Amino acid sequence: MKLYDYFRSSAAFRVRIALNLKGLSCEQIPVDLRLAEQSQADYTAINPQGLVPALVVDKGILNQSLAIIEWLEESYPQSPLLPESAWDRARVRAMAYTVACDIHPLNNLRVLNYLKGELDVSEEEKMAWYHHWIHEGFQALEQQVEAAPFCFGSQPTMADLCLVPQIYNAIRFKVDLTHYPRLTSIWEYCMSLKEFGSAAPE
Ligand SMILES: N[C@@H](CCC(=O)N[C@@H](CS)C(=O)NCC(=O)O)C(=O)O
Repeated sequence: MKLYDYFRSSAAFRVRIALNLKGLSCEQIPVDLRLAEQSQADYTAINPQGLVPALVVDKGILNQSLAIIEWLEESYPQSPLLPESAWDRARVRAMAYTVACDIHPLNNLRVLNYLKGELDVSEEEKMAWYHHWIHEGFQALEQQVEAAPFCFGSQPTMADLCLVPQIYNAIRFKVDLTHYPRLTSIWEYCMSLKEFGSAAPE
């Protein structure tokens, strides 16, 4: 397998954690977002969306981190990332989607670039936008997650794979996380695990 990846991409970070938890090796091919390599023709031939990650396997190419993670889950059932019952799986997906569908897309690089460029907002306004959407999502998630160590149950799930990279980014953008003690304790515990820690941007 080959993962088109960028070290600071939180969507790629999700996939790196999944690969580590499942013990799968994968060649990592960097796509440098600082150089806008994601928009160059050789990469859009791989992912027409011009976003990372993309996973190349013998069957073809997959984009969208959650589609990749669900495919890994179904193809490599060891260390399951979703619980057993349909109801519990739906609950975990709901938490994962809060991050992946309702927080991350609003604060993605191309959105921030559009605010700063075409819409000409100031750096302060851009940061206010970023912090606003993190708080909107985290306030809800703080109530939805179970107590630490994980968002749900006693094993890491797809919800943790989404939450941890989003917290990583929030810290990078200096979001005040003091009102989210459950989220931050999940983050601290997960980051102490080698499968999460070694997937981190560093
Ligand atoms: N929903 C997509 C989001 C992918 C995405 O937005 N990736 C970001 C990095 S985290 C990206 O490539 N951004 C480049 C840009 O915004 O131009 C997924 O989960 O894979």
